[in-house]
Amino acid sequence: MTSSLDAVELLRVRLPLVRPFTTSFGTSTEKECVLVRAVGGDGAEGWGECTAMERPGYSYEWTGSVWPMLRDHLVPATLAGRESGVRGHNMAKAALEVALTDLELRRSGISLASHLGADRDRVPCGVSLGMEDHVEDLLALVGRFLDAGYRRVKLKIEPGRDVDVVRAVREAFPDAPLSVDANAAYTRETADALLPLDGLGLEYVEQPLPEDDLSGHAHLQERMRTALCLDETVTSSLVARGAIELGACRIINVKLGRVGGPAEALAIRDLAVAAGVALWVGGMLETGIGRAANVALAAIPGFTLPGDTSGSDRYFERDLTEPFVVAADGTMAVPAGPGIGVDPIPEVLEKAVVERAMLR
Ligand code: NPG
Repeated sequence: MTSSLDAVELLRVRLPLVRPFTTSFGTSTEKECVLVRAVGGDGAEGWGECTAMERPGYSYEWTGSVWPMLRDHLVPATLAGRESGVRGHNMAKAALEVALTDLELRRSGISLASHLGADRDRVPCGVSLGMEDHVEDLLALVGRFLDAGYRRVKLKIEPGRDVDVVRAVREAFPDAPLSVDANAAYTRETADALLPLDGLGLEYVEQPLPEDDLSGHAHLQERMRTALCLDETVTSSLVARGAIELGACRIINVKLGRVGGPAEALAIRDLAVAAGVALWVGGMLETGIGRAANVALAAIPGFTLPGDTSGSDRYFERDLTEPFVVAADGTMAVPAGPGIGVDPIPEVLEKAVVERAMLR
């Protein structure tokens, strides 16, 4: 795969978000990420977006760590045709793997979705809403996205901003498909606060406890009727196996970046399907480059629940690519063109780039 790779360019980009996004670990007002452009000797190129955010809140990886990781370790090893020997840093690895795969697939005219084994050309979409200071604002947002056809609305929670907020949303929208996401904000000591969520008809409670507390999740799942979904915890198929064996979740959110790329995502899919664990594709406020890969993954067998694959307009005034659009039935088209099936729009990309490095 590396034989006809000439160079790899790293681009750090920033795009303003249409609305601040608040989770239990902080607020983002803009999207910053690193893009990887793989350049072949034949002039072909491949793109990958690194999911790491502008600070290490969701995981230890952030734009400031993935840049030197790619520049000094992963890309030089790939250009030299050797293993990097790097432990961890899955988000940096995944971005490079997707860019190299995109390069190969564009040359052979095959879409990433077909390459991964997709069996549909549209995927059901959910939306993840950040915390709002005023519950009326949250209710208005929930109503707007349900009216737009979204098939599931996920609410961010943290200790002190949980059951009351969710109950208010449930009362306003009695039949809406709702879930909640704590981004690891509870502990075994504070998790009892989550038990009343069982009465609110949620599809699942996502990542209530710290990412390394597998058995804590298993104990909590025993005490709750509502399914637990794991996100941050599942960094590999080995961890997924442990989670499934312990009964730590009934659902897994798969993110290409967190698990280190498409190959590991497929391994997790195989384990989950065999165990009857449901799957969906998560999101990290990606631009169209990363979204394209997410949507391709969401189209493969085993991914049955709506993902955090929202329309571009939910994030950006102007996306880096042609916008992804959610239709009135709450579905989005899977890109069918070669590779990830989308390209950055040159003038939008130029405006967004804050740093670049060409590695040969
Ligand atoms: O629509 O892409 C999206 C956002 C989905 O909630 C979302 N992502 O924990 O999954 C998460 C969360 C997140 C957002 C994580 C921002 C990190 C930063």
